[in-house]
Amino acid sequence: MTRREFLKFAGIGAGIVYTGTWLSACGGGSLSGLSTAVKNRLLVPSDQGGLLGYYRPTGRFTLTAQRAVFEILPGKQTSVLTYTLEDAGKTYYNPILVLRKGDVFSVDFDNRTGEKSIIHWHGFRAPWRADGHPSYAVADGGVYNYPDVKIIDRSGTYFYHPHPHGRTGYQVYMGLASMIIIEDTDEDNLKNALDLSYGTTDVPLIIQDRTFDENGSLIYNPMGMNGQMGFWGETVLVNMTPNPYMDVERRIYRFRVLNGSNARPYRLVLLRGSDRIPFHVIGVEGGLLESPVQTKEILVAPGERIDILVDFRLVNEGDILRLYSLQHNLVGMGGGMSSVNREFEVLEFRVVKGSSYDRSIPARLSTVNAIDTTGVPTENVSLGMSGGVFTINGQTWNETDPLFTGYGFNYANGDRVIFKITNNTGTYHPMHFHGFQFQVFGRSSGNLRPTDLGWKDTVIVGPHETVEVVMDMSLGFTPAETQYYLFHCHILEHHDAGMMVNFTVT
Ligand SMILES: [Cu+2]
Repeated sequence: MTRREFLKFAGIGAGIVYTGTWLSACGGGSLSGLSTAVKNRLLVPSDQGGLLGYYRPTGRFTLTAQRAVFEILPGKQTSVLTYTLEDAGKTYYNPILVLRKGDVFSVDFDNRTGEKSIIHWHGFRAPWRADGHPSYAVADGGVYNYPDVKIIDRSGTYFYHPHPHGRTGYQVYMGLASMIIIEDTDEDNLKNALDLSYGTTDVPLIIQDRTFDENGSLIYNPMGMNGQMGFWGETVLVNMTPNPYMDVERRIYRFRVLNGSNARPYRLVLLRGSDRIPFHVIGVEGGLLESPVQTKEILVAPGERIDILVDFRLVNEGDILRLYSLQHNLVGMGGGMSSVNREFEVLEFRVVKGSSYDRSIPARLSTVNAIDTTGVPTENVSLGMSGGVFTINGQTWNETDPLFTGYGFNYANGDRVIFKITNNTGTYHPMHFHGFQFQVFGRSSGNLRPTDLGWKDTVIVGPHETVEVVMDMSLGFTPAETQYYLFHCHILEHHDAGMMVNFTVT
C-alpha cells in the first residue's frame, strides 16, 4: 500500500488557508456518494497546532472565528469557518482546549464570520455572562471579552460552538465547533492506569455529516428534503476526515466521541465482520462515570459526548474493525422509512501491531453522587409542534426579547427540580440545559442506557417517549444578578427555529 500524507500551510490574502489531506489506497464503504476506493488516514490532533491541535491556555487568549479553505475531500477546496488561534508561532484551527479543574478560563472572541455570533461553552458551569447566551452575540467585526471563569467542572469532554439565535445551525455546519478537555485527579489516575496520551491513545472522534457539491463546497439547505428532521448531510466526517481509517495497536484506546452534527444521531457499534465487539463507556457529558459500563452499542445525539475505551486485545493483529452506525428508531415512521436513516461506516480501525501492553480497565473511575429526588418538585415539560415549529410547553423563543422570563422556568440558587420531559412528536429531540449538569433516572421506553448514566447536559427524548431528569441548580458561585440560561433542543435547526426557552436562576 502506498500512502502519502502532507500538511501544508499557505497564506492567501488576509485569510489563512489550511490544506491537509490524509490519503491512502484501500477499499471500503461510507455513507456518502463519494468514491469509497480511497480511505483517508484519520486526522489525529497533536500539540503542534493545526486542525484540532491541543492547546493549553496559560492566560487570556483569543479565538477568532473566520473563513478558511480546507482540503476536506481529496483534491477539492472547501470554504469553511473555523476558530483560529495563534500562539508561540503555531496556528490552531478549532483547537481542542485542555483545561484543569480550578484553572481560570479567560478568553476573548473575535468575530469575523460576516454575521453575528457568540461562543457557548457547552457543558461548562459558568456565570451566564460567560455562557454565550444569544443576547451577547456580537456583530461581525466585534469582540466579546468573556469574564474570567473559574473551572468547577469535573474532568471530561466538553464542547464549544456558536450560539447566535437563528444562525447556530449554519455556523456549526460551516465548521465552528470543537472540544474542551477538563482534567482533574480522577483523570490523572485513569491516564496513569491505562497509559493514555493525547493524540496517540486518547483520541477525539468528532463526528459530523456534511453535504458537498461537485466542487467541494458545502451545501446547507435546512428546509430541504429532510424537513422537520433538521439537516442531515450525505457524507460523514470524523475529525473532518471523509472515509477515515486509523492504525491501532493491540492495547486499550480512549475515544472521546462528540456528535457535532446538526441533527443526525449515530447508533454506534464496533464490528469485526458481522460480530459486534464489546467496548466500555467510561464517561458522558459531565465527566467520568463511577465505573466503566460494558456495552456493544451506543446511541449518540448531537451535543452528547460519550467517552469510550476500546481494548483491541480482543481481536488479532491484522484484523479490521469498523465503527459502524446502525438504523435506529429516533425519527419515527416517516424518518424511519426515509433514506437518511440507514447503516453506514463511520471509521475503520486497522490493528497493525501487537503490543506488550498489560494494563486493565480500573473498576472504579470516579465518584458520582446521586441527586436525592425525594420531595423534589416535578416540572412537566411537553415537547410539541405548533404552526410547523417544535415547541416547549407550547412556547417558542421570544424573537423580540432574548431575556424573556415568562416561559415559566424561574428558579432559586440551590433549587432541585425534576424535569419530566414528554415528547409528543414523531421525531426525537436531544434536550440540552445550559449552566448545569443533570442526572437521568427514568425513561418510559425502557431501561436507562449506558449513555444515560452519570452527569449529563444533553439527553435523548425519543418519539412519544417520556424522560425524567433531576437537576440541582446550585450555581457554585454567588450570583450577583439573575442568571439567564437556555433550555433547548440540540437539533440545531429545531432550536434555530425557536425550540428554545430561557430558564433563570436567582
Ligand atoms: Cu428538536
